[in-house]
Amino acid sequence: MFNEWQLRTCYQSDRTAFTLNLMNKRTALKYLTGAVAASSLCLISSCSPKDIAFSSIDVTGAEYAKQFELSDHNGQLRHLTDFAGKVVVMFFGYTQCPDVCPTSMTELAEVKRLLGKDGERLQAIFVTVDPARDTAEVLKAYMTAFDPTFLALVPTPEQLNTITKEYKIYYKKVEGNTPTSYTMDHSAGSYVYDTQGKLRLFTRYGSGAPPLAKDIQQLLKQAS
Ligand SMILES: [Cu+2]
Repeated sequence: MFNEWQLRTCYQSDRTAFTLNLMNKRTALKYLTGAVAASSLCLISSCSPKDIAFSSIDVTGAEYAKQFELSDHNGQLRHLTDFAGKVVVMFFGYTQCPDVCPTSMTELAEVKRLLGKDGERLQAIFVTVDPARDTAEVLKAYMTAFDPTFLALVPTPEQLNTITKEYKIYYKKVEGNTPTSYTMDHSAGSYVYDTQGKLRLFTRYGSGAPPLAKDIQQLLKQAS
């Protein structure tokens, strides 16, 4: 994964090499060895721009957000493994959200459209953090409004507590003027799984449809 730290390492090794002639030979040799070692590290890791594979954050190998067992909006029990062969994009939110959730779902519908025929190999999953108001029926209507293939998961309050811990998702009820007009603060951003159900990417809210579509295309290409 290409990151800021590696970028800095590359720049630093260049600067070290550049200032070599200002030092005495012995110190220079010591620095040179270090610079060469750092440069080869850059070569074998991901400092070269051609190796920058994804726009999203690469979280391959993460030890969380690995599996779930939850009921979907049709009442069917679902696991991540059910979606083998597809790239899964998983998002946590709630249907009465004024901005982040509808924006994210609209963007995901756009991603699917951009993928063309490959859009059939994308599975969007929306997990509600507001099971008190988001019934299966409400969620089904909400998903269908964005794309009929998008699926919502409906955790019980206990399951929500467990899955949000496992997926490192923050959510908190913010009281409104009436008992039912509350809002929910929640993490924005989506997890992206490859066709083998392995967590690969995290995409931040507002990253835009085209970069995510490209990332998904790359994951699909890796699978074929
Ligand atoms: Cu939201």
